[in-house]
This record gives sequence, C-alpha cells and structure tokens, in this order.
Amino acid sequence: MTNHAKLNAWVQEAAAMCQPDKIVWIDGSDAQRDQLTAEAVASGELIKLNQKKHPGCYYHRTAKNDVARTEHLTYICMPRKEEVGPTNNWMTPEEGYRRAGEIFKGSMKGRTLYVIPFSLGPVGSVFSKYGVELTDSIYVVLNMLIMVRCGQAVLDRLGTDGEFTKCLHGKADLDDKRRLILHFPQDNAVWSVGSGYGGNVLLSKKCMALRLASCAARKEGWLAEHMLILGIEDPAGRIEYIAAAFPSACGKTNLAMLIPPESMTRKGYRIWTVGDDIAWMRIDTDGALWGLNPETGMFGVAPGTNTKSNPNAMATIRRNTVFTNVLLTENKTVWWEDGDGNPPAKGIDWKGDPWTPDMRDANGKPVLGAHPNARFTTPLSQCPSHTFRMEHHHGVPISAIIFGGRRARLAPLVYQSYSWQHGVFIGSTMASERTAAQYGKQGEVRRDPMAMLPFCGYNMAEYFMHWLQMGQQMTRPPKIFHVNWFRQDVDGQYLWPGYGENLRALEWILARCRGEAEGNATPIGYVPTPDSLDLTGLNLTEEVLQELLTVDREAWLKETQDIEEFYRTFNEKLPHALRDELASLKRRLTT
Ligand code: OXD
Ligand code: MN
Repeated sequence: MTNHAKLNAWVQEAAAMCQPDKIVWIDGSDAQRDQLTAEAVASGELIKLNQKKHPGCYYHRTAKNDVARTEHLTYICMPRKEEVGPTNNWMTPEEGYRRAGEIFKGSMKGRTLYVIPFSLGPVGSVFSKYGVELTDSIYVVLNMLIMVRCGQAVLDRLGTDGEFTKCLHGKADLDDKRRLILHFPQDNAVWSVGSGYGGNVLLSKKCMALRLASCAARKEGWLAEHMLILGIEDPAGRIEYIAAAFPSACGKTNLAMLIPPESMTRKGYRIWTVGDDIAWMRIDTDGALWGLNPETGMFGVAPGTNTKSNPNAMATIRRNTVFTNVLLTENKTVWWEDGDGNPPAKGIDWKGDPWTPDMRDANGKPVLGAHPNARFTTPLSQCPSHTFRMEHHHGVPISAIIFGGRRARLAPLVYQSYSWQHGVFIGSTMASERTAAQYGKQGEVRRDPMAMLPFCGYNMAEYFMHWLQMGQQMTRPPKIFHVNWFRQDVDGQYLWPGYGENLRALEWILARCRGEAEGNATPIGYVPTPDSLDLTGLNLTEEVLQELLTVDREAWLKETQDIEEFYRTFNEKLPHALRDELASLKRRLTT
C-alpha cells in the first residue's frame, strides 16, 4: 500500500506489541467498506436496520460502561505538569507509554488490525493534517469512513516520508479500569485503549483535531477550535461566515444547520452549514481569518434531535448513518427520547434489554430507551444545508466569532465585545449553568473557556495568550460576540423562542461587522438597540425585549468575583491583558 518506511515500521512495531492475527489496510473504496460492513453484521457488531426505512443504516451498541468520553482517564503526556496546566490530567510520556503498553500487549490476538490513513481537511490543502489510525474495531473503521477523508489518496499524498499523526487504538477488554486516552504532543501521537465509545476512539476528532492540533496551532500560528461554522446568505446573495463555540447541551449542531424563520426565508435568507464541531482557522495574506471544518461527518447526539429542534439533522440521518446506543424496535427501526413520534410499544433498549415505554426504575423514574448520549454518525454531505465549499482548499472567511452559554439570568441575548482583546476575555470566561441532564447542582455555573476545557492540549493560560497574539497578527480580525439563547423570566420561562429565530441575532451580528447596525455601549459590550433587531412576525412584547437586552450591574459585579476566582487557578501565568480586561469591566460596572 505504501513505501513510506516510517509508517510501515510503526505499523509493524504496533503489531509486534498488540499481536493481531492479520493487518488490513483501508483503501477508502466502497467495495472494501461494503465488505467490512457485511463482516460486522455477521459478527453482530452491527445490526442491519430496516433498509426500506433506513437505507444504508446500521445499529451498534457499546459496552454499558463505555457510553461517553472519559475525561478522568484522558491525559496529556508531557515531561512537566506545568506544560499541561491546571485544566488537564497529566502523565509523563514514559509513564503513559508504559501503562498503556501493558494493556495493549497481546490485546489483539485473534483480531484484525486495521490501518486507516486519513486526512483532516481536503487532501492537499494548506490547512490539512494527515493521520493514520490503527484499530482493532470495525466499528471505528466504518465511523472513520464517514467522519474523515480516508484511504489511498492520503497514502499517495504522504509519499515516502510525509508527516502523519500516529493514532493507536485498541479495545483491549473494554474494562474501565484498564482504559486510557493518552496524548503525546511531542511525538505527534495518541494512544487510546480499553474503550469503544466514539469520542474516545475516533482519534481524528477530539484527540487529533482538537487536543494535538491545538498544540500544533500554537506553534504554527493558527487556531484549532471547538466551533461550528455556518454561512449566512443574505437577501442580496452575499454569504458571510460565523464561527461559534458553545459548551455541550447548548445546541451547537442545531445552530450549524438552522432553518430560517418564515419571515426571513421570505426576505431571502439561506443557511450554509460548514461544520458542527471543529473549526481550524488561519490568517491569510488578506489579514483576515479563514476557517475550515476538517471533518466530513457529524457525530451528533440523538436524544433531543427532532423535526422541531433540527429538521436538517433529521433529513441528514435518513440514509447511510450509524446509530449508536439508541432504542431498537422490533421491525429494526430506531427511536430515542425527545425524537419524532410516539415511543414504540416495545423495543430493545441501549443496554440490549427488552423495553416498554411504561417501565420505571427503582426510583420511579422512566427507564430510558436510548442512552442520553446516544449518537448518530452521518455524512455532512447529506445535510440539506451543507456548504458547496466542502472541498474548498482555502476554507471560508470568518466575519464573526461567537461565544455562548446557557445563562438563565445574566447574559443578554447578544452583545459585541469592544475589541479583540475584550473578546478573548469574554471567551475565556465563558460559562454555562448545569441542566437537569448533568450531574451536580442545577443552576451551578461551570466555566468552559472557548468551550475548550476538555480539549485544549496545553496550558490554558498559554492558550489565552495565543488567542491574544493571533489578534495582533490580523489586520482584519473577525469581530467577537457573545450570545445567550436561554435567558428566563422569574417564572423560569424562556424569554427567547430560540431555534431558527436565533438567525435574528446572527443578522444583527453580521450587520455590526459591516458597521450597519446600532448598538448601545454598556459595561459588558455593545447590546442591540431594540430597533436594530428585525423581530417581524415574532410576538415579543416590548418588556420581554427589554429584559432580553438588559445588563444587570449587580449580577454582573457578582459575576466578576466568580471570574476572579476562576482566573486564580491559572496563577501568574494568566495574561495581564485578561486581568486588565477584568479590571476594566469592574470599572465600567461601578461608574
Ligand atoms: C462532542 C463533544 O461529542 O463535544 O462533540 O463532547
Ligand atoms: Mn464537540
């Protein structure tokens, strides 16, 4: 398959450690994919779904103890703890290789080792990085074929000595006491062992495209971010692009493919989805920031996805999709909580047990048919709104960067930072309140800077510094904004309708970028004047609009104390510019 000596030697080295029965190279062809799919169905690793209802779709269950990313078993392996900072788990590379090596040793006996060459970004683009994942899981192979560009074209591009990220994955015995997700930035390598759950094992995604890529991005002067990218075509036919970061459970995938409200569709608006999870962004010769989604697929959360919350996602997953840990019905269709339609009379739940909708657990709570983190893996090209620039080597120009969170009271619907530096401050203090779906006290605020807390591969204080420096290098930097779709009234009712209506805030954002919309200067940034938002067709009273746009000084002053405490975790490494921004915010709030 290749004359790349280092790649061949590394495959042999991994095989010597893991001792698979055979090695199969993934060429990216349909024929090989079909053959592997048939093998997975024969072994029971995949279940073929009703092909009339779900053409090209398959079903998979992970082990019960292996249903989400295991952040406490995820490490950055560097010689010194200080290099990974206070927000990452740390191990030395020696310890990492030793501990994982013991688990990998002989773990593939009786199994096949698949070699998956892949590209993040279109093959040959200046943005692109190449990787090779070794895995003993057919499920991983079939998911990777959806999520990234795989196969011979990548090997051809690598030639005899091209640089690639070494990604080694093994299921071992799926024992969570023998599970480790290790990153070795110095060696451009990832070792993941003991898991079969997507976020831990599709190593192109969180491990390479975020954790390792964030390290490379700092060195090479670009940004690897946990952001969606969407294009907004306005009535004049102009398309402008926005990159946006939100913590989990804030509707990132929904926003990436929103359907404009009726009045805005009539006006002539249209959405183009570039990506729903990861953005790689570079400064181009025009002094502006250009971004690209390095992936080709979506690994989305199924529960909560329905025709109201995300019609485009529902259309996307109709074909050629792998469903993981959802409910399987008798006639081989799928269902999940908060999906479309009534629950089936019976089915097999995500654990593989018989299920009926009236089942209750020992505490009287409904037994879930689908795991709350059940997933679909689906090609982005099937999304009705997918960008026509998917293979564009140059990416798209980013006009605005949005940070967001779920705040019942504090943050207004939308506001604009005063500068790039102030925008970085806003991103670094991003926070969300816990919902009932998460462990911990409801309403408690969790800081998640740039939504990168679990994904920044180095000291986050240095990451903030990198963001500040990127701003200094651009002559036409994107403007930075913050949004909050989740503001509530005193009775806990949402004030803003959300979903497609969010485009109204995005319209204001883009108009601000062009200097065409009014904003009031407040202590926290520019907030829309009530007239500057197009709310046609929305029955929003003046009082509600007022509340959506208010800045409560008392509440914000309390927020600054919380930020101060959070900043303390970074010690003296925290950039002075961010301390200055905090001081300026306090001053604006008290004068
Ligand atoms: C994801 C995540 O799966 O952010 O995208 O956890
Ligand atoms: Mn994500």
